[in-house]
Amino acid sequence: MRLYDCKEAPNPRRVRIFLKEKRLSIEHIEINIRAGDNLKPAFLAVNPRGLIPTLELDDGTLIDEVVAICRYIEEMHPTPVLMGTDAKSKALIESRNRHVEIDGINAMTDAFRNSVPIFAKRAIQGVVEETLAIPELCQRGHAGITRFYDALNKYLSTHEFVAGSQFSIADISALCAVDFAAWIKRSIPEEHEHTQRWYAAVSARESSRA
Ligand SMILES: N[C@@H](CCC(=O)N[C@@H](CS)C(=O)NCC(=O)O)C(=O)O
Repeated sequence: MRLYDCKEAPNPRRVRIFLKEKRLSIEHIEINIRAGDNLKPAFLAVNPRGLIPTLELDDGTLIDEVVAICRYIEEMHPTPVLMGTDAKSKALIESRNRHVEIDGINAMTDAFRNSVPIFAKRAIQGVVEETLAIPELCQRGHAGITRFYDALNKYLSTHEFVAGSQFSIADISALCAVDFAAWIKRSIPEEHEHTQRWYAAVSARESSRA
């Protein structure tokens, strides 16, 4: 099993943390997104969507999308449990993880990709043709980040973790999202005490250094 990875990007980090929580060590193949190596024929032959992370199984099967990769790892290595144990906890964790992806990571991606010069002509991840940045999408992304942070702080005022009382994939996604947002100076607002408490706890875990 090997992981097509990119050390500095937020989505592959989600898988690296997941693997570390499971105490699994697998081969990593570094793909340089900044240099556009994910859009060159060699990687497109692996994943025609040009996206990282991508997991390659020993039989050659290729799986992309963070949640699909984590689902496979969870099924193969069930402990520690990171995606729920029964119908209710599995659904709740999946729901909370989707909130982080849709409300958080997507907004952060819009704000980032539509503002930084290096991606001015690569505003959409994994697309080989030129995709131009749209400044209004950056603005809309920032408004979404504000909504995401407000909702997260409210949720964490009554829950220990992002999906209830157990550490899960939703915490991993949120940790990577928050660290990604810092690139565009959107760290957790200082007054969001509940999110600050949660962030201190999850970033103290050894896995966060993945
Ligand atoms: N929904 C995908 C998102 C993957 C994604 O956007 N990955 C980024 C790195 S964080 C990427 O491959 N970017 C390629 C590019 O910028 O061209 C997932 O969950 O795996």
